[in-house]
Amino acid sequence: MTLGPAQRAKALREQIVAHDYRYYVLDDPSVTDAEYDALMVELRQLEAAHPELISPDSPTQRVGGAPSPEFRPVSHRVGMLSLDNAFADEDVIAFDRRAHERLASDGVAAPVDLLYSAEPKLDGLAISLYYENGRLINAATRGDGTTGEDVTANIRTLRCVPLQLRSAEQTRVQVPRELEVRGEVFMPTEGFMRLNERAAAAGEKVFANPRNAAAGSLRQLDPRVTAARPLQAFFYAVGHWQGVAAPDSHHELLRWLAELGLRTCPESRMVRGVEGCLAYYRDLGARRAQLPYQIDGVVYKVDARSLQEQLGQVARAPRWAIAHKFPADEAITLLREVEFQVGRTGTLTPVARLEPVVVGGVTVSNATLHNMDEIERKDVRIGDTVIVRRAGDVIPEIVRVVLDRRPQHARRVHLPESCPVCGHAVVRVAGEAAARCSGGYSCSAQRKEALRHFVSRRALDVEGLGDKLIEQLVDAELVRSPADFWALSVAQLSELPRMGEKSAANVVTALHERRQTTLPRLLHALGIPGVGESTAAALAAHFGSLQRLMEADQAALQAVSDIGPVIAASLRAYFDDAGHRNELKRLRDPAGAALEWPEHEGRKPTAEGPLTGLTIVITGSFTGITREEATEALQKLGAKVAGSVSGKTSLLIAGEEAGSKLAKAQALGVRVVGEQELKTLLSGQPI
Ligand code: 9MJ
Repeated sequence: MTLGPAQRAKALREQIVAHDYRYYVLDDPSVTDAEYDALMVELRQLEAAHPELISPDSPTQRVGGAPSPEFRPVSHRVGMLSLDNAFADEDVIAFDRRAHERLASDGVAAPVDLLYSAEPKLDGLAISLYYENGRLINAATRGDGTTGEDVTANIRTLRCVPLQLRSAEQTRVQVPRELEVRGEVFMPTEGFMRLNERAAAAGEKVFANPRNAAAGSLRQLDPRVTAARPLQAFFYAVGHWQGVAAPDSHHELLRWLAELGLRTCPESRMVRGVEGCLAYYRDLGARRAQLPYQIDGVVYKVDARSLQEQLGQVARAPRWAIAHKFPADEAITLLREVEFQVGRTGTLTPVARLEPVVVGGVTVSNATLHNMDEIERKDVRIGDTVIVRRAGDVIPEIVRVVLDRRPQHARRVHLPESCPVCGHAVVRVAGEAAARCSGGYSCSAQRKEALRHFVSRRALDVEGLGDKLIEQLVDAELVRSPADFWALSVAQLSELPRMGEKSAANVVTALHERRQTTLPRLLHALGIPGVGESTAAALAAHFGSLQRLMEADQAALQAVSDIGPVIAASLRAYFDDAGHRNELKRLRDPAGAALEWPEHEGRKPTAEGPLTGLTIVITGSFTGITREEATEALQKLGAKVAGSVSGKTSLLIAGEEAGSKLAKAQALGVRVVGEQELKTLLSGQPI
């Protein structure tokens, strides 16, 4: 049965309102953005064809979102606009044509190619800040576009939001008497991942995406929670202003905002005509994964203010701007099966086998489920309908289950009792999320991964020993442990399928070239659980030689900064194992591998200076100096720079995107300062 237009419009409105509630109020959407957008597009088309169906309360007639009763309402002085969407090049062409036609019919002379300001469409949360004589008075979410929620206390915790605009003495521009400025609050991807990792480790709720994390972090009743979240903001529009002459174009507006101390997106560019817009879209689309924050499209804005004013706006969106969306990076599909892969340290990783689906332009049929805790937390069952996400180049992952679509026959996922590769028992260490195969080196999956890691670029860095070759070498039982690599002959290698004499000789040469290595590389290559590149470097610097490291007891290991009881125990267990000791002997044996690693230059004794006696922790990022440079400079002044905050910490220097260390310092009452104070300290002045 097909519905008439009135019934269909009603059904669409009901669905959209229900999705809005889940998205804005519950922070728990049950459809992807693309599915939601499709409903809106259909409703808008229906209303365009049947204008008599438009009702004032239709979702197309408002900006979206309802203010929460928990926050005081704030009336925006000028309504907050949203943007119309373009999904295809043709939509952008049509938008540009409409602008031209409208200007022509109004008798306004416009260039053949309109100048546009193009900028990323940030996937965050729109906010409006109100400044009076340069002072931040309040901050509000968009809400329904007319009235938002008062989030002033929370916004004030964002380091990138000036509480005071730069004064006339500091800038070439005049500070407006009143300024209502708009922008987007977002959570950079790295901060989002760290936040979720910590939440997962603590068994807390993880956020579905950075947008939800930003919204959840901003809509907190306790501003201290917001303060500990890595939020940032970019500003891109003005609502109301008084006491200054408005800039003549969008790009000048952005420059003006930056002069006042309001952060603007460094990716914004001037482009000419539709061609310029589409070229910008393709360029940014290609670089999207490298950006430190998530974007879901780009925005084109007619640059000249006079033309913007001439074009005006329809109920909810300006006629002079449009958002050109990227293809969705989330999709809905069916979870057919869950299988377990065995990693380097025996970790069993559950992998979802999916009904193939196109996500962000690529067909995805596998996604990671991380570990059993994650499966339980997300309540993933075989047969479920799931939302998969593919962000940039990372492995696709299951975001969540659409519970409404769970079939009766959905099956729970069980951890296998024995390793799917070698059959050894699977063990789960209390307090750890990972389950491991107990087979160690006798498990060929673990052996392959460990060998792969040993010769990888950041470890021994042997060229030409790819995954396929390692697989062949293990299967042919030519290599069981790293030391065996150096016993390989050209003759043995060239007998392998698809291996010529020349390639075999190249591999042997490459292995011999790596006989001289360094202690940090060797320690990293061993693949000791918990010992990555930076821990390996810290251990090498602290102990100076493998011998001294092997002799260190648990307490001596924990004296190394960044090493806690878990890694110390892992190191002890590794070196106490007779098999590992034997392998290290073989690696050094002149009759065998004969690797050489010179003693490592030990840690320089702490200098005496004005900061002697202070234990300082540095976190986040700074604009004028890297963390490594700051560490070195502080050490030269006598400070001890530690890797983690504890009761012994004298001072935390927190930059942008400071996360858990900041929260911990605040919880322990440790003094927290910023980049300004860091500069003062480094200039030898007290703070
Ligand atoms: C976002 N979300 O990044 C606008 N936006 O301009 C940018 N949103 C906007 N501009 C006028 N870059 C209304 C909304």
